[in-house]
Amino acid sequence: MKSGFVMLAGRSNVGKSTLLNALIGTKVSIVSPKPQTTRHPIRGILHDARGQLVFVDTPGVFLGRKDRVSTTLNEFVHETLDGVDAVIYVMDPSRDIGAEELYIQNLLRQIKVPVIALINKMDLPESERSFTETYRAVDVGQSQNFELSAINRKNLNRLIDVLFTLSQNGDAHYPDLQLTDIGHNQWLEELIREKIFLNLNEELPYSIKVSLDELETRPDGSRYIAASIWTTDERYKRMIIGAKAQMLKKIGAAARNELEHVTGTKIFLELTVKVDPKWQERFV
Ligand SMILES: Nc1nc2c(ncn2[C@@H]2O[C@H](COP(=O)(O)OP(=O)(O)OP(=O)(O)O)[C@@H](O)[C@H]2O)c(=O)[nH]1
Ligand SMILES: [Mg+2]
Repeated sequence: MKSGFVMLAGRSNVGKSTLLNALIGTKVSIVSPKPQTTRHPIRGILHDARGQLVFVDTPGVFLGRKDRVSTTLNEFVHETLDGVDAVIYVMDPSRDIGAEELYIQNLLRQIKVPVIALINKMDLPESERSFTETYRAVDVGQSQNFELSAINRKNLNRLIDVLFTLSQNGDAHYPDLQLTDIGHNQWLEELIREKIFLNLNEELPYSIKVSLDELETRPDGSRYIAASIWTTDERYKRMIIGAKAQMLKKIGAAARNELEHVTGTKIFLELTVKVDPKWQERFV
C-alpha cells in the first residue's frame, strides 16, 4: 500500500486548514479569516483503497510578530520541511506577494522534497483574485501546479491522485478509522478558540488559550463541558466577556451549536475567562 506524508505550507490565511478539512472530508482543523489561526501542527489522515496520506497542517508563516508564539511557529516550519514526501505550497490569489511569501518561497527552494504549487480560492470572482497571474508565474522548482477551491472542493481528486503517485510503498501510520492525531479534548479547545477568533475583531486572539477543565457525559446522554479561556490582561478579559457578558455568550452559543450538531447530543458549555500574564510561557 501507499503511505505518504504531505505538508501544507504557506502564508497565514491562504486556506491551508480549509484545504485539510476538504481533503479529509470533516473538520479537523479550525478556520478563521484572521492570521495565525492554526497554532500547532495538526495531522489529518486520508484513507483510500490505494493507501494512506497523512497531511500536516502547519501554522502559517507570519513574520509580523516577534513574540514567542510566532517565533516558535516559524522555527517549526523550518524544522519540518524535511522528511515528508511532498509539500503543498498554498497560495492566495487575492493578496499580493509580500515578505512572508518571499520568505517561504526561499525555504521551499532549498528543500529536496517535491513541491506542489497550489493556487487556492479560485471560486472567487476574477475581480477579487487580482494576483492570479502573479502566482501562476511563481517558480520554486515545483513539480506540479494546481488551481482549485478548498471551499467548493473542486479538483481535489486530481490532487489526491498526484499525491499518491508521489508517495512511497509502506505501512500505514494510523488505523483506518483515525482521521486526525489531535485528541478529543484538544479538538474541543480548538473549536472554542475558533469561535473566539470568529467573534472578536481586535488583535486579541493571539494572546488566548483555551483549556478544558471538565467533560462529563450525563445519564441522559447530554454532555457538560467546562473550559477556561486564558488571556494575558484584565483589559482583554473584559473584551472577551463584553458588555452584559454578551460576547462570551455569543462565543459559547456558537461553540455549543456546532458541538450539538456534530455530536447529536445536548451540550451544556460553561466558559470562564481567566487572566495570567504568563500563560504563553506555561502552555507553548
Ligand atoms: N473564497 C474562498 N475562501 C477560502 C478558501 N479557502 C479558505 N478560505 C477562507 O480563507 C480564510 C483563511 O482560511 P484558513 O483555512 O483558516 O487559512 P490558513 O492558511 O489555515 O491560516 P493560518 O492557520 O492562519 O495559517 C477563511 O476565512 C476561509 O474561509 C477558498 O477556497 N475560497
Ligand atoms: Mg490554519
